[in-house]
Amino acid sequence: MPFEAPYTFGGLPDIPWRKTRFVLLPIPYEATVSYQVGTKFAPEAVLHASRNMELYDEELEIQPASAGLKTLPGLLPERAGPAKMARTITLVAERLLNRGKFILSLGGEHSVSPPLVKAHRKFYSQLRVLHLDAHADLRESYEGTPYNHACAVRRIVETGCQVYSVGIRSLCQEESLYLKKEKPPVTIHWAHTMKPDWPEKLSQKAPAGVYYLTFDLDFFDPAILPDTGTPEPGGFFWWETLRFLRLFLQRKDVELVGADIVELAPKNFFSPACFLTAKLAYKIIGYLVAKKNLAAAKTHPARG
Ligand SMILES: [Mn+2]
Repeated sequence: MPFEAPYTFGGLPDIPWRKTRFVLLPIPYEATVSYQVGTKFAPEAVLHASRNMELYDEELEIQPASAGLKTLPGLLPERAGPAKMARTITLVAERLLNRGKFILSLGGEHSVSPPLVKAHRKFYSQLRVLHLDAHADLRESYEGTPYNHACAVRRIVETGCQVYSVGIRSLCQEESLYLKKEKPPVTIHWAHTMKPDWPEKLSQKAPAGVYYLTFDLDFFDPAILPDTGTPEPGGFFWWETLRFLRLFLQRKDVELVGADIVELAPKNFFSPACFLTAKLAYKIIGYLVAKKNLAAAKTHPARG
C-alpha cells in the first residue's frame, strides 16, 4: 500500500539545503491558550490548505516558490515544559540562521515568538520587531507563567529589541500602567486611531532597520479570521493588510530577516482561515522574493 508523502508547503517537492532560501518551520505548540483551543493543529491544517493554493502570484507576476522553499518537520512540544520548549526553539532557529536561511515559523500559540526573536537578535544586534496583533501581550506573567501567550511582547522587549506594534485593540490595566510608567521601547498604533490610509502611513512611519515580523492572526477582523485563540472585533482585512506588508517590505531602508505567523486555531481542516494563513505566508515570501528581484534588476540593468 502506498503511503502518502509528508505534507509540504504548497505540496512542493523537497529540495536540497543548498537550493533552500526559505525554511518553513511548523511549531504546533499549545500550552497556555486561554480561550479557543486548537493552535497545535494549525501548522498541519495550513500545510493541508496550502496544497490547494496556486503557486503563481498574480499581483507580483512571479512564482515565489522557485526561490527555494523547504518545509521542515514540525518541532514537537517539549514535555519538560515551556522553559525547555523556549530553549529548543532558540537552538533550532540559531542552527537555521547559521546556515543563512530565512525562517518563516508557523505556530502554534504566540509564546513561540520570543525564543525565535532571541535567536535572530544574536545574529542582528540592532534587530527591531514588527508586531501585528489585536493584543498588546505586555503582561509580566499570566495564569502563573511568564511563558504565557499573553506575555509574548513583554518577553520580546526583554531580548533588547525595539517593537513597532500595529492594530492593538485590547490590553489590561497592568499593561497600560507598564507602558505609561516604564516607557518600554514599544511604539503602539492603536486600532481605534488607525484611519483608512493606515497601510500607506504606518508602513512609512516605522523606523528604518532590520526587522523580525511576528504576525498574530487575531490582527485580522474575526469576520475573515474567526479561528483564533482570542478573537477581537474591530480588526483588519485582507487587501489593506497586504498593502501594508508590501509597502513596508519594499522599503529600501527596511530588511526583514525572519517571521512567524501564530495563533490560528482551526475549527476544521477546511476552514477558510487555514487557506488565508497559507496564502499570507506565501505572500510574505513573495514580497521578499520580488524585492530581491527588483534589487538585482537595478544592480544589473542589462538583465532587463
Ligand atoms: Mn493576540
